[in-house]
Amino acid sequence: AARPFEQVPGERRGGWLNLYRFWQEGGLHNVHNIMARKFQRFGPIYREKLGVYESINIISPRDAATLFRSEGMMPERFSVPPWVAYRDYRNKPYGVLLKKGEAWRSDRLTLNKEVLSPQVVEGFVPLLSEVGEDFVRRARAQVQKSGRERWTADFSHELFRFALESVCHVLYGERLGLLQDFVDPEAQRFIDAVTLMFHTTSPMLYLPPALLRGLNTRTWRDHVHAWDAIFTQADKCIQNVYRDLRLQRKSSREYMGILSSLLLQDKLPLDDIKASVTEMMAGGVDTTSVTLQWAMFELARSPGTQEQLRAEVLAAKHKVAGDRVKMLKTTPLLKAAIKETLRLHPVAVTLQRYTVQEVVLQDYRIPPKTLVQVGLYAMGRDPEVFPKPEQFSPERWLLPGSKHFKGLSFGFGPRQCLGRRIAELEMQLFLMHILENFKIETKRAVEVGTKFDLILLPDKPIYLTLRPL
Ligand code: HEM
Ligand code: 2DC
Repeated sequence: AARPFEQVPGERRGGWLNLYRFWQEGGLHNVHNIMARKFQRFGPIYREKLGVYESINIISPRDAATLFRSEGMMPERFSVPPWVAYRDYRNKPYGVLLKKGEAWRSDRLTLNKEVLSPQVVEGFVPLLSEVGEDFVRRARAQVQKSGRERWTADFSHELFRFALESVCHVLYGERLGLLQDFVDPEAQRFIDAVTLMFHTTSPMLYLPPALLRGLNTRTWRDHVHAWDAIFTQADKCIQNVYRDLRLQRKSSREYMGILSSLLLQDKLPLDDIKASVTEMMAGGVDTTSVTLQWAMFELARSPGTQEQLRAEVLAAKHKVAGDRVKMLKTTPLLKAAIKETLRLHPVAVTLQRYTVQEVVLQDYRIPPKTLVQVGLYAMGRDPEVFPKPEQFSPERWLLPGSKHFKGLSFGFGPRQCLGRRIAELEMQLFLMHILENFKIETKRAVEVGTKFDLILLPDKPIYLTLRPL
């Protein structure tokens, strides 16, 4: 028989003392490294108590498989307390990100049809490709302007704008024009608000929502202002589409974006549509832009791999006369490169689920309603799971039988990332266009580490050079 829950290794000190220690040791921006160290110290399963939250942490794909296979129809992850606290404080409805149970499931099924289903997703390709082309056009103009046949910069702000432009094009069917020289200050404010919202979440991550709502600290106030700005801006975009639709300003023959489809379908109440569309708009900025920054950095450091990808993309383009939908079907290495980027640089440090029944992990019996976290960052760098983990090699994803519960960057199952297909297409098309037009270069010696700011980010600016082919 499996061992009892109480015997899972880990620290047994009180949660508040742990939280204090964690703060003192600079753990706030270092969650990923602390976890990796704990797996080294305790082995592939350990328990932890921070503040009021107790969790079991696992690292092996086999345990992840056990966890996700038992998750049921309405999986729940850790609800980020400051996000819940904000909505309760302002009386805002939850979207799919924070909903639970049947309410989550019915919203999510309706949204899946408009955001994840293969037929609809194919229609995103021209919209996202157009934004990628505009990025290339802008990059060429910057090369011209420099007078040095190249463009060297920290691309993070460019990529934030690219990402917001992309997600808004599929959500609202409209262009914001963020890849032009003049950027709408409201759009820029939205981008800054999302970054601030993430940044102010992490210090409050392990405090209960009820406590947060009454707080009057700088962090809480900044957090509230950040969400206020996010909701206000999203609301303006949503109202615009809503108005155009009622005035029938749009011809109903062309694809008008996710929001219009949801409104016309009339299956979800307006408030629920708004809540989830706002989450998608906010969720679509830092996630893909940071991943693209890492991808370009890795490709710049591996010129051989970059050449292989370029050859694949150019061959695909030649074969299907530039049809992007078809190209995406013959570029496995490009897709693998994105998986490989997310292995080394995941957006989410962990995946979490509350168990709904007893499960056995590493021969310990884990009771129902336990918070279990899969250490995604630690797994991606574990030599037992990925041989030579420090090497960026997309080909590892093309080996047969090598992927079992290892490619978990977007989560798993019915609760996986809602924006997954948008994110994947946006990133694939972006890299396609870049590889067709530029060589990506960087100074060889520069090492860049990772910082936890709720999502994982580069810990310093990354300077890259785009050089026209
Ligand atoms: C949830 C990763 C981009 C919207 C998640 C989760 C992960 C994730 C790991 C939790 C999944 C789970 O618990 O199994 C990523 C990564 C991205 C990305 C790596 C890009 C590189 C996006 C984009 C959007 C988005 C572009 C919006 C269009 C969401 C939403 C949820 C979610 C709404 C919550 C879904 C639910 O609870 O039903 N994402 N994401 N994400 N993501 Fe993403
Ligand atoms: C953060 O301990 C660390 O995709 C916590 O697009 C556990 C945790 C819970 C939920 C995770 C979060 C971590 C990281 C950011 C994630 C989030 C679920 C969705 C969110 C992974 C790992 C993200 C970035 C969404 C955000 C949408 C939001 C802006 C409306």
